[in-house]
Order: sequence, then C-alpha cells, then structure tokens
Amino acid sequence: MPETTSPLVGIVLGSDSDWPKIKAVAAALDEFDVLYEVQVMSAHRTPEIVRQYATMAAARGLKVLIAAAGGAAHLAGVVASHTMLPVIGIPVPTELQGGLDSLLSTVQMPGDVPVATVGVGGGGPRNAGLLAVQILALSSDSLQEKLAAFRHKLAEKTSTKNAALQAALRGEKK
Ligand code: RP5
Repeated sequence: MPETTSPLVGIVLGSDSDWPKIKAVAAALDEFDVLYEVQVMSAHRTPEIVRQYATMAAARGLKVLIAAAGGAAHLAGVVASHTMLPVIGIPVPTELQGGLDSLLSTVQMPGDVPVATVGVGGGGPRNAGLLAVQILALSSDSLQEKLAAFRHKLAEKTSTKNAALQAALRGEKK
C-alpha cells in the first residue's frame, strides 16, 4: 500500500519519445509503492510550463523531482534552478555516442545548483528511481525497512550467482 494518496515524486520528460527509454524509473518507484506523476515538458519548447511546474512542486507536496531529457538536455538544470527540492537528472540515450551529449548537458551543472545525475542508459533510469526512494526514506521508517529488505535480497542473489559460477568453474576444471 502506498503511504500517501498524492504523488511524492514528479517525473518530467523533455519529450514523450523519452519515456520508452527511461521507464525503468517508474518500475523502481512501483517496487517501493512510491506514488509519482509523469509529465512531458521541455526546457526549450515549453519553458514557461517548466518554470511553473518546478516553482509549484514543493507546495504541491512533491518531495523529489526527476528530469529526463536527451540531446541539449537542459531540463534537469532548469528545473533545479526553480526549486529547492532535490533534482535527479536522467540523461536520455541519443544517436550521438550513445547519449554523451545528454550526459554532459545534464551532469555538468555550474556550482551552486546541483543535479544528481545518473548514468545514461543501462541502470541509470532505475537508479534514479532508487535514489528518489532513498531520499524519501530519510523521513520514512517503512521505506527504510523496504530498502533494507531490498539490499538483503540483492546480496543473496549475488551470493547465489557467485556460488553457481564457482560450481561451473569447478566443473570446467574436471
Ligand atoms: C529533447 O529532445 C527530448 O528530451 C528528447 O530526448 C529529444 C527529442 O525530442 P522529440 O523530437 O522526440 O520530441 O528535448
């Protein structure tokens, strides 16, 4: 059961075309029953909507903002400039060296306006969701417990994989 009835995490996308590439962020939040909203808005195409959204986010009860964009990916930085909520940036993969443009545009913020940027592709979007959960867990005992259980399972899974690999290696030697 979610702890709240209104979203705690606001996910903004520079384009609807970003969603298929980053939707693992939502799956991670779902795993912890954290409510979120997803909106398309662009730092370049709809700058005024971005400003309004980020400015009002805290008053609306959102606790963490996640911004995903590709190419000249200024969305996370612009969102961060209009709010004191923590902002997590997801660089979206592009055709330019897998999204190096997005990565650098998102991560290379000037001092004083941080964006916590996750990796481009791979586990990046999932990590954005998990990082949001960890931030929310600072003020939620139940999320702390869920995170502890998650980490425990993770360790067990890795140990099982290691045991399987050791057995396979022993088999190869015979
Ligand atoms: C960025 O431009 C978006 O975040 C997206 O990654 C990219 C392309 O957008 P579309 O042309 O597919 O709408 O602002």
